[in-house]
Amino acid sequence: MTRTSRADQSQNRRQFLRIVALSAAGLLTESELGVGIAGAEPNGRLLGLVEFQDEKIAPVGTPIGAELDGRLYTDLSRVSTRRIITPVSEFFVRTRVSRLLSYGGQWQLRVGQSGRLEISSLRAASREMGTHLMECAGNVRLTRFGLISVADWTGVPIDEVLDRARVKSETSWVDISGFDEYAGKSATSVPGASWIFSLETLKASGAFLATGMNGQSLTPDHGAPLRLVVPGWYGCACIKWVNRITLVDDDVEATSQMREYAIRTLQQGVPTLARDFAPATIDHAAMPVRVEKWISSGKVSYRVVGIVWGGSVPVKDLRIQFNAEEDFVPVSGFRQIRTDPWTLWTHEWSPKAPGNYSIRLAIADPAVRTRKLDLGMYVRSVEISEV
Ligand SMILES: Nc1nc2c(c(=O)[nH]1)N[C@H]1C(S)=C(S)[C@@H](COP(=O)(O)O)O[C@H]1N2
Ligand SMILES: [Mo]
Repeated sequence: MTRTSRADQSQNRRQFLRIVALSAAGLLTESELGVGIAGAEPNGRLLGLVEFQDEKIAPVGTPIGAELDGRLYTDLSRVSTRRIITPVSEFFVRTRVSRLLSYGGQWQLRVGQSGRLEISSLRAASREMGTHLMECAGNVRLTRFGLISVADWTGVPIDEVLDRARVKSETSWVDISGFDEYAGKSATSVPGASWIFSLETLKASGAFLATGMNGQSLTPDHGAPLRLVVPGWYGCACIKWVNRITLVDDDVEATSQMREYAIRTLQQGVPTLARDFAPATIDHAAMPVRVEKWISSGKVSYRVVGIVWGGSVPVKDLRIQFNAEEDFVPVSGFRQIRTDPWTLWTHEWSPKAPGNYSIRLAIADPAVRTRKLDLGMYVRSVEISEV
């Protein structure tokens, strides 16, 4: 039997108290927080999280509604360096499976004029496609920015799908479409899901047809049995329940899905032709995911934990601002190696006085495009009652 030293005992007790504090608040375990990796762990004890203000308390982590109006908002406060991947049951859902969709294990993908691929052959060809982030172009504060998640995907690269279907592409544009008919009428969306891509751009993105995520088959809400994933693009291009790939000419009109998402993917107006759509890529962006309240030797302090995502080149200079009248200051120790899926950062914060604070991030690299960040779309506010 090993004897536990007094130092160990008090260390254990501190750990224990932290875990109790978190569990009491319905939060996380110490390891889920991943403290000490994304930044130095503050001394003292974690008291809990400060709620973000003015974000309609949309239920997070649980499916709500049905079909086109069905959603699942991811609880972003649970992201940590030890929890980079979103569990399938918590991965956001934009549009739940149609009541009209039923397939008894049979599913055919039609490719071009005469190509036919059975789901069984695509499953057999599926392999690891990497860890990628997905964000809905309509990911807003009102719903706690819960339309963003990360998964480990399995599937088949798009060019291999075309090869397998023996499709020789005489055109350089494809329309990828999925099942999108619903029993109920939607209050928020237009049925019809297809997106037109230039083949070159699509291949360059590393796009694939996914059959699984996080080591299991796709669930009905995530597009089972087959969905498109376009790494780096907004979710609206990632068609679910994919059943048809059509070769199209370069003067074909944009689809209803493209028009519906034109503004949210920052197009110039609503282009008529598909080729006039810019790739629906996600610019660099950053936001806080939780504000932790700590206590050490009777003194309260805060730690902001957040994410950076989007873009294609790593960010060097991330800055944070607390209220518009304060200056932006560097997020200390921030370093990004890869842009996909997301990078965590932490920032020690000692507000001078109680009050409301709006937390805003900026990326100081002029070569990096940050349109939604610049528009203030990812600002989050907290009320600090104790300093
Ligand atoms: N068939 C179909 N595919 C679709 C949609 C849809 O409504 N119907 N919604 C799109 C949108 S707007 C997003 S953000 C992603 C979300 O994928 P997820 O629900 O698996 O997270 O699916 C896309 N694929
Ligand atoms: Mo979306």
